[in-house]
Amino acid sequence: MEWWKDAIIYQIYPRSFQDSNGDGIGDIPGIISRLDHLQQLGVGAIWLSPVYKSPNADNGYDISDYREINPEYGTMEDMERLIAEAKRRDIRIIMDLVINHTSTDHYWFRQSRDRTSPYADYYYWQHGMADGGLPNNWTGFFGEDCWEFDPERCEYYLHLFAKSQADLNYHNPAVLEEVKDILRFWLRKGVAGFRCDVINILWKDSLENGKKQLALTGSEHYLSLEGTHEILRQLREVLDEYGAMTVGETVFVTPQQARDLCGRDRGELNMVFSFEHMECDQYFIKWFKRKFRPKVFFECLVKWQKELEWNALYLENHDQPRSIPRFGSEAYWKESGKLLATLLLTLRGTPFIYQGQEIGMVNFDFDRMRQINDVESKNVERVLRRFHVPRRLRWKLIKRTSRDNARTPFQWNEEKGAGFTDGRPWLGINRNSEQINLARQEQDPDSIWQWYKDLSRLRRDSAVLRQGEFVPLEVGEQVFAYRRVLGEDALTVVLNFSEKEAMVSHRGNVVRSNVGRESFDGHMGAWEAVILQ
Ligand code: ISL
Ligand code: CA
Repeated sequence: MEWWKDAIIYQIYPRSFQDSNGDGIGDIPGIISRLDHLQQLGVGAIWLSPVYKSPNADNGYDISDYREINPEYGTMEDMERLIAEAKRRDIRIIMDLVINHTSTDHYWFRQSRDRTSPYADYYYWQHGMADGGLPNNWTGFFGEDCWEFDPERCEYYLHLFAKSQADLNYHNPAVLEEVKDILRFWLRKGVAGFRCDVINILWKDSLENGKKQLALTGSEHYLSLEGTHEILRQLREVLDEYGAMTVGETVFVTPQQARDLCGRDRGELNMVFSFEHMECDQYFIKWFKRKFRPKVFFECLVKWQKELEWNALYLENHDQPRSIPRFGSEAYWKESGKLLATLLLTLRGTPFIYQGQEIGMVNFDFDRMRQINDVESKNVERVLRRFHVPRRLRWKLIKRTSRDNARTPFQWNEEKGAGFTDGRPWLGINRNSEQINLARQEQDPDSIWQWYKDLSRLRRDSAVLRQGEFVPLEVGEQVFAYRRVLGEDALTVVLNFSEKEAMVSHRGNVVRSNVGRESFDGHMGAWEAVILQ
């Protein structure tokens, strides 16, 4: 049963969704109290970013116990209640599965420091070089070295992410057995599947030096290798016992690599999050931004729509800046917010909405480093400082690209804590919460929130939108038009990614218009979106 092809999935970043006890940190009881919001949005499943026990070096992506809930977020009973309460509303729960690495606080890692322990080979331990250098020249995802010396074991361990996120060694078959047990533990609790964190880098084929590059030197030794496919096929056997789905976060994949990871006949993942469309406004790595050119973005979307039979669709998540300031326009906040919603909900695939996207939340309004929490931003800032990048430029880069842009608390209403908390929020609340919040948009029939709800219903009721083929019609400098076709049925979507007007040749009866048009003569105003029959 491929329920996930009919569903819209909603991502919750638990720390920033809803606080229930005034400690300023979002929690599971808070999520439960907001399930009605998600039901209204017509969500079929929630992807929950990690809620496991964790010292929070990377906000839960550094797990210290896969079978415990982080006490900041609640208890196992709360988690079970969430699964049950969601189920009552026909909403499934998808957990975040972070198995490339664990926290160095994890029991396995602590034991692993002892070479005689059964856990000795759970991680990549290496001697340094005779000349005192690191075991190899690889560089990590967070802009720093990826080897750390452990004085107790007198060796280095590999960490492709933060220092306290040690990479697991899948050359040791015991590690995969542990992971299978963890899957069963959660599947028995009624979880419907997993979003698999950086899942295409699990297998490292050797620890030899890599070809030097601007970032991620060494990545040819771990990106999408056969060893990873083998692991995924083994995990699939466990998942199939429970009919569970998986969506993999797969970094630096081509369409061919994506097909190999999630193709129907492969027996591995069900879908992947690819990154190419998120890289249209950058050179090689995200810290080097370039001007967003809509046409490049459209071409990329078309390519992926054509090359994959089915895939995950997204414009935002907890690692990316918000989509309106990035692909839309803050000057045309409402129009462009609705236009991006139209894009997301009318392409072929499973749409993922990131919390706050449905009310058009925008980037943080912080003005100094002290307000930043994210480990990646802090590391990168340190590296830039080491290279004598001037302070103002450093801040400019961080402000534009920091992951904290998407992590500020959900703006429920215009009160002081934005309805998120009565206490002091763990991360700053955007000052625009007085204007951008759910309560206000519930009152306004013309709001972004109403538009999301409406399009979600349209998609639910429209087989063409859910199952239809994707046919590109126009890929211009500012206009993107395509058709979804199913048998005799078809819908045309026309999007104007610009404040400049445009004239298009597509015609039809208006099904939806983000500016309230009742008929369409081909004329498109600023950031206008129409769905035509
Ligand atoms: O945002 C990124 C860094 O520039 C991405 O490369 C990101 O690090 C990558 O997509 C992996 O992300 C996932 O794993 C990380 C975690 O910090 C992210 O939050 C998670 O989505 C390590 O577990
Ligand atoms: Ca709390």
